[in-house]
Amino acid sequence: MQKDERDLLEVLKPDFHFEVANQEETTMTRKRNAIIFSLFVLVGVALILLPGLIPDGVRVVSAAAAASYTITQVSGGGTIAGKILYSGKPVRPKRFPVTQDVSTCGKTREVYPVKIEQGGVTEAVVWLDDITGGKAFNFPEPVMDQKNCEFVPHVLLIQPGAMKMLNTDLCSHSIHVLSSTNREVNLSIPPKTAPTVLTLMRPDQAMVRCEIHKWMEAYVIVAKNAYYVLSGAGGAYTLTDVPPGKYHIKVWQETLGTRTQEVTVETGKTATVSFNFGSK
Ligand SMILES: [Cu+2]
Repeated sequence: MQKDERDLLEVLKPDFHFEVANQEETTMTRKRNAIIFSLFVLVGVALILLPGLIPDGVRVVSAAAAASYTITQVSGGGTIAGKILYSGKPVRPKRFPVTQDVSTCGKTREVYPVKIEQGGVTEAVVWLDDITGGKAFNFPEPVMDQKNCEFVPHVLLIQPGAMKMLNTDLCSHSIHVLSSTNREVNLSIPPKTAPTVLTLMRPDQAMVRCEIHKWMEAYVIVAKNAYYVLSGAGGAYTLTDVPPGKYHIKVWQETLGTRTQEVTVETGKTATVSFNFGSK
């Protein structure tokens, strides 16, 4: 509205100018509030979405800095070996009734919360927690399969990076990766699909579940250094080519938890460190 027109209106109706001005002011305030509100919403949405939108590779730098592990030529290393034992209450399996995909999965499933083989705990993760340099990563191929409605292997050890998830079953699975440091993944995997690539850049003990078959559970251990190993039959493990020094060695099992001991490694010698869950 031109100033002349306003003046004219003012003459005709003295109160009108004030009303117009007031209305304009209210509209402006509303607009401004709307803009401020929109900005808040945008910032909020951005904060929620951004971590998911940034590809994991972008954050490699910070992950590498946090892990701070340097690969070097190890000469004059020593060995650490021992057993993961269990002397607690007898381990009973959890039983799950199968309500769908019976032809692939069977009618009932049994899951042992601790796997004992030849008197020792198998698939426990043993690692040096505070080693900052040493041998190169040499873990088995980073592949997990879904076979007969079970994740195989149950515990997979990987170096930070990519792994493949397969489904060789004739039914669909719906994987859910729960990690405290890596991105959460929720994904349906129908039969006969190409391998799904999962990227886990930051060290963690990530849990993988199937949202269709409740008994299906596995763990992906993203190692922060190359000195990680899974215990085998009899609970036995061996860590080789360890640079001489004093370290904290840890063991983790999904049900039993974590234990720590100190170990001193000397050139050409084997230090024996065993753990016994169920005894104090
Ligand atoms: Cu499944």
